[in-house]
Amino acid sequence: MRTIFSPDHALHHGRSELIDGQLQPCFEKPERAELVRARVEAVGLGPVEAPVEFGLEPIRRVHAPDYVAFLETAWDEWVKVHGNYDALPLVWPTPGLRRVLPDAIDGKLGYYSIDAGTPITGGTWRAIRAGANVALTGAAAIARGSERAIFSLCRPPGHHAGSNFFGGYCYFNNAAIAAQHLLDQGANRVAILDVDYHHGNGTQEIFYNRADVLVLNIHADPKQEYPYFLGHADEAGAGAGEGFNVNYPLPWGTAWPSWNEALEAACARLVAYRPNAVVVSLGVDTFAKDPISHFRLETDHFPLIGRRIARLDLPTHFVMEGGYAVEEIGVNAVGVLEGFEQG
Ligand code: OKP
Ligand code: ZN
Repeated sequence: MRTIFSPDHALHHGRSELIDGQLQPCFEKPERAELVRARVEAVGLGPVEAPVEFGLEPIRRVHAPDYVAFLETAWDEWVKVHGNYDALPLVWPTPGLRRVLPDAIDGKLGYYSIDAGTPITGGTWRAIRAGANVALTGAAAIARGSERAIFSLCRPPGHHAGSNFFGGYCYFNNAAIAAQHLLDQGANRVAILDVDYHHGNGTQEIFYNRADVLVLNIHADPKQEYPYFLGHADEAGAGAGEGFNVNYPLPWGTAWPSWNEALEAACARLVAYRPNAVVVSLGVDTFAKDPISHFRLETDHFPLIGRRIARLDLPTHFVMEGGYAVEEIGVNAVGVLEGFEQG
């Protein structure tokens, strides 16, 4: 399996996130992607290649042009007012307030975001552009039909980013951009299988009214876990998209047997949809030792996930999402890919 990777991910290294009532060092750090890449090389998964530049057009197929423009200039606007320290939002236009775009950068940050855990830094724009190119390069290879599977080693992750908001360490929704690119290159139907511990609220929002992308999410129950305000079992899609969004919320403490049952159910839905390809939002924060998560998957379970996905017998695009147990992230993420190759 080929891996697409750009060292430019490291240009994004936030200092701190607001978590548990404190500013703490970011869990989402450059080391994550470097350790996954090192593991890809250590096990000889296949070649590691640089992405191709796709420009902004395929990103704007998923994200609103004003949101993309905001991300491009946010850091410069912030530095002028506050100096050279990470930008974090702290006021949001919740119901009862008006969604009128402020001129002030502090207001814009709240307008375009969902939380205070997702800093914008001097290198964020270049890093997320590289991440989108990594996803698009993978999607283009799948669209050409030349490969059975490809791994887009994206960082930062993407599945919490929606059409016009960032949050949950995410800015561009790499998996959504990849799925849209497959459709734009001729696919009729694409499935997104999100196995990250957290609900992919951004992916769900982007495709909620559409029948051409089936979005399947296995995640911690939003009643207990971030992102708290989306990811319930009764969210099934709307309008033309009704029936094309499926959520499998699971309680804190979920271990392999129940998690695997949800995977089986998701796979059955996926097969019935008869997609041309599947995009896997590959988070490994379901791991028992993940520092911000509460599921109980063990290292041995990750290859089983890959093996099950291989049995779908579809062109498969793995897109990296979460996983914060840095020591084990390489073994666990690449474990899924090795399981796939053996399956
Ligand atoms: C990104 B991805 C928990 C705070 C959680 C945001 C988590 C984002 C995870 N107390 N903060 O889905 O791995
Ligand atoms: Zn996650």
